[in-house]
Amino acid sequence: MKITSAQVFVGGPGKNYVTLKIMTDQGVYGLGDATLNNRETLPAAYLQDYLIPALIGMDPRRSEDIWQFFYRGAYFRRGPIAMAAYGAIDMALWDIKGKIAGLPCYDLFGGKSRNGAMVYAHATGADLEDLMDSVQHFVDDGYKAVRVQCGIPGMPSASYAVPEEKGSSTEYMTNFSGIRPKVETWDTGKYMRYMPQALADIRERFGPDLHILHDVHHRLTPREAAAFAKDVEPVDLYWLEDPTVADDQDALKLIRQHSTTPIAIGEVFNSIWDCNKLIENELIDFIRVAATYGGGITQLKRIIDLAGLHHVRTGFHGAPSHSPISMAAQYHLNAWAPNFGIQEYLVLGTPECDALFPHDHLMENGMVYVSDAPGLGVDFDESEATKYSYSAGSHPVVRLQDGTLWNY
Ligand code: CS2
Ligand code: MG
Repeated sequence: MKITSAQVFVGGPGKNYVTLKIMTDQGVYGLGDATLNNRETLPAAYLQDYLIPALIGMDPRRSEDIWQFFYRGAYFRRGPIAMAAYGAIDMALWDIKGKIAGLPCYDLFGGKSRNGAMVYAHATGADLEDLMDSVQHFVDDGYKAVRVQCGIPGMPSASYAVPEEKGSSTEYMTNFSGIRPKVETWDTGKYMRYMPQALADIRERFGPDLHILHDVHHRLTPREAAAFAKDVEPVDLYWLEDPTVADDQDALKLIRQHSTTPIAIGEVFNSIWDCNKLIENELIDFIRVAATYGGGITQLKRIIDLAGLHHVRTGFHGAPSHSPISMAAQYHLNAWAPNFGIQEYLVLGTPECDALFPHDHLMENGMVYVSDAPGLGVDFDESEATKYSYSAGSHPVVRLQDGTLWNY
């Protein structure tokens, strides 16, 4: 069996999805997702200029060797751009493998460990009252877990993932449009004084059963993060996400030494080498590496197995920037992983997105039920794809009130 050609498509409804389609001499094809939010043309170029020419003629069944070929063969290892490109190839090869075997990918990993996988929704509000309405909306919809973010009184600009205006909070998505980054202003003191009580109010209002998650989005120093994690202990969060940047991983120890609040990290990681020490030292509770820029299924399976040895559960990134293809790769891993925790969920549901990526993965009452179709169970409609083209976007930058650049 041989790979005969491969093509990259960039675009989608409101998002620049980077979709890879690998064709074989037996008519079977595989699909992968290389979307790297706001840097989408780079993994696309990496695929087109360097990887696809080398792929032609390879045996698609040898996904392990192909992964090693590109990873070791590049000489310059890791990095989100390269790992997104290898990840897309890897997903497409698992998709082909499943289609040849006539089995859904989860069966190739070891079969289902659960009927459905719990997901969490994003509730947000311009202020706490607005956020409460948003949480209520998702609870009414059957969600068992909700991430909560809200505006902070007196904060100079809306903080991470929070709308400026009240009332639009159940469909709110960060607007990344425009090549020049928008500038947000951040005040750590105001956040640290306000947010713990806001979280306590949400717990009080919704009771003990709702899983409440909160994303700090790398905004605190390790000492501040330790103090915050300790402060919110009575709220019994499902997790506190990215409480500090993970560049200095030893700093994570400080948070552990001071609190028992569960910590989730890893949405910006792209290798097992970014998280092996955090896992082995049991400094985190959930690992969030995405199939897309984490090197695909082959790499994520290794991370899952290592995590399982250290009581770390999965909580894969599922921001809307991931296409339904990489979300499906994660659904298959979620269905199998003995140490599955939760899945972030936003991507599916719009009619335009479903038309571009037809599938029958089912989301019901806050649970995802993976499709039983062979492979990843997602298709790609090329005629739909002609409706979309690339449009440049950018992550905002964050400054403190005196102008110092901070972490988005
Ligand atoms: C986030 C993301 O989903 C999350 O938890 O932190 O929304 C993140 O801001 C984006 O993926 C950035 O591209
Ligand atoms: Mg996050």
